[in-house]
Amino acid sequence: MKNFKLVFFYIKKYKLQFILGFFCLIVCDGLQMIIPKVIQHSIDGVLLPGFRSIDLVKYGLLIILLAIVIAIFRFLWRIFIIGNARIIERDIRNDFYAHLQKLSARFFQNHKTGDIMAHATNDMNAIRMLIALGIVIGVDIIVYSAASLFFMINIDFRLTMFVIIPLPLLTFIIIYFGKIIHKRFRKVQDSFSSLTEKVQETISGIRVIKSFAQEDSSQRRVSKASYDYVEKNISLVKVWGLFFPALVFIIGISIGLTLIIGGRKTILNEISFGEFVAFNSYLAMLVWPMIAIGWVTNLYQRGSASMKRINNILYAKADIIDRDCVNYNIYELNGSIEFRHLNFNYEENEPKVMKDVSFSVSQGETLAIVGRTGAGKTSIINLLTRKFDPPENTVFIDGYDIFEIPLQVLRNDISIVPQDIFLFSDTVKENIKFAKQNATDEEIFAFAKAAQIYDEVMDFKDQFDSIIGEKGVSLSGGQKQRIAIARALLADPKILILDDALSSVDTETEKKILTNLIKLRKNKTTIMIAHRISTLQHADKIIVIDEGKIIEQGNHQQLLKNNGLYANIYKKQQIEEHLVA
Ligand code: M5T
Ligand code: MG
Repeated sequence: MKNFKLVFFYIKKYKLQFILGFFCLIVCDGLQMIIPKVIQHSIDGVLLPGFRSIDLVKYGLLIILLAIVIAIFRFLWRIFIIGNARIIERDIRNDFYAHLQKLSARFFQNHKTGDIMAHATNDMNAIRMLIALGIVIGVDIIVYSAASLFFMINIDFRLTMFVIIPLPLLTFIIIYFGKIIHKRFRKVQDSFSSLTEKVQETISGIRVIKSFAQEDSSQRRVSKASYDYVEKNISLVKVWGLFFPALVFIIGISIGLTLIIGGRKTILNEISFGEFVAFNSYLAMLVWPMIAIGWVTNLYQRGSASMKRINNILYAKADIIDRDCVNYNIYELNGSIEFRHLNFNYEENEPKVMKDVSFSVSQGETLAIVGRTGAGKTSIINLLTRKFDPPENTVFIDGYDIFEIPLQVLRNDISIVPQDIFLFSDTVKENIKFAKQNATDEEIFAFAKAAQIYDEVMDFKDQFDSIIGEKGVSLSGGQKQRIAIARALLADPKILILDDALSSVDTETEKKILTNLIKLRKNKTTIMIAHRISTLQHADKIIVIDEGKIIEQGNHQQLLKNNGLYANIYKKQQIEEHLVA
C-alpha cells in the first residue's frame, strides 16, 4: 500500500469528484437491483385474476423510468471516476516527466530509453486502470453481492445456498487465467515491438542494407520476427479459448441447479412464478462480483508492480542539484575558468579519466583542447558544465567554486555544440531558436549566415520552415553541425563550447565559420575541441591532453617550438593536406 502514496495524494486532491462519482455509482447499482423485483411483481400480477393491462403499462413505464435514471447516473459516475482517473494519470505522468528532466546524464546512461518509455505508457495505464476500475469494481462487488444475496435469500434460503456453491470457482478461474493471459499478452506485445523495430530498422537502414547486398538476410530477420509474433498470438488465443468455456461451464452449473431445484419449488408453489424469474436475474447479477473479485486482484497486482517501477524513478535522487553552498546572488557568469588539480573517474572502481588536470582561461579568451581520441577532451566539458559533478574545489568559474553557482545560471550562460548533435524533428527555424524562444527572424538568419548554413537552408523547399528528420529533409553531418552552431551562437552565451563541432565541415567552410566566430566571440570566452589543428591555431591558449593528463600548454607558436605531441600532430596534418591538395 505504501507504493500508492502518490495515488492517494491525488485521490485526495480530487476528492470531491470521487465522492460524487461514488454516490452516483451507488445510486446506479442500487436502482439496477430493483428491476428484477419490478419484473417479479408484474409477472405475479399477470397471473392474478382482476389484473388490468393498465397495470402492466404502469410496470413498463416504471422500468423505462428506472432505465433512464440509471443511464444518467451511469454517465455521471463514468465522468467523475473514469475521467478523474485519466486526470490523475496525467498528473502522475507530468510528475514523472518533470522528475526525469532533473535526473543526470548518469541516470540516463544506466536506464534504457525503451524502459523509460514503457514506464510512461504501460505502467501509467496499469495505474489508471487500477484507480478507475478498482473503485468501480469495489463498489460493484459490495452492492451487487449484498443486494443479490439479500433478495435471493429473501425468495428462498435453501435454493440460494445450493446455487451459489459453484460461484467462488469463478473468482479462482479469473485469477488463475488472468495471470496466464497477462503473461502471454506481454509476450505478444514484446514480440510486436520487436517486429516493428525490425521493420523500422530495415526501412531506415535500407541504404546500408542495399549497399552491403543484405536484402535476403534482412528479409529473413523480419520474417522470423513475424513468425514469432504469430506463435505468441496463437499461444494467447489458446488460453482465451479455454477461459470463456470454463466461465460458461461454471455459470451453467448454477443456472442448471436453479432450473432443477427452483423449477420444482415453483411447481410445488413454494415460490411464485415471478419470484422464480427474479431469482434467475439475481443469480445472473451475482456472477459479476465473483468475476470482479478475480479481476480486481489481478489489476491490483499489476498496478502495484507498475507503481513500484514508477516510484523507483520518481524517488531516484536527482544528483546534479544546487548544493547547500550555492550562492543565489550570482546571476550571471563573466567567463573566466580554472581547473585545479582535478582528478576524476566516471565510476568508483573505474580508472581515472582526469589526472591532476590544472589550467586556466581568462574571461574573453579562446581555449583550444587537442588530444587523441579517448584522451578526455569531452570529459573536461562534462565536468565544466556539470553534466557530471567534479570533486569540490577543483573547477572554478569567475573564481567561484562551480557548486556556488546556481545550476540555472550555469545552464543559461554556457552553450554547447556537443559531439553527438541532437536536432528535434521540427523546422530548421525552431531548432535554431531553441535556446532563445523570442528570437526574431532577422537574428535567426544572421546567425545561420554566420554558421554558413543560410544558403543551403534557402535551397530547401520550405526554406527555414522545412522539417528536419524522417518526415522532412535529411541533413548531412556537416549541415547538422552548422545548424547546431547557429543555435549555440544565437544564445550568445558567456561561455561557448564547440566539441568537435567542425569535424564534418570542409576546410574552406571551416575557415569562413572561424572568421565569423572570432568576430562574434570577441571578448567572450570560447572553448574549442578539434582534431584538426587548422581549426585551433588561432586560440589564445591550447592545452594538449593525453590519457587524462595535460602534457603541454601554450599558444600555437610556443607549442610548435616545444616539438612535442602537438608539433607532431601538426606536421602530420600538414603533410596530409599537401598530399590531398
Ligand atoms: C575519456 C570515458 C571514455 C574514455 C574517457 C563521456 C564519457 C567518457 N568516458 C566514460 O566512461 N563515460 C562518459 O560518459 O572517459 O573520454 P572522452 O572524454 O569522451 O574522450 P575524448 O572526448 O577526448 O575523445 P573523442 O573520441 O571525442 O576525441 O576512456 O571511455
Ligand atoms: Mg569527445
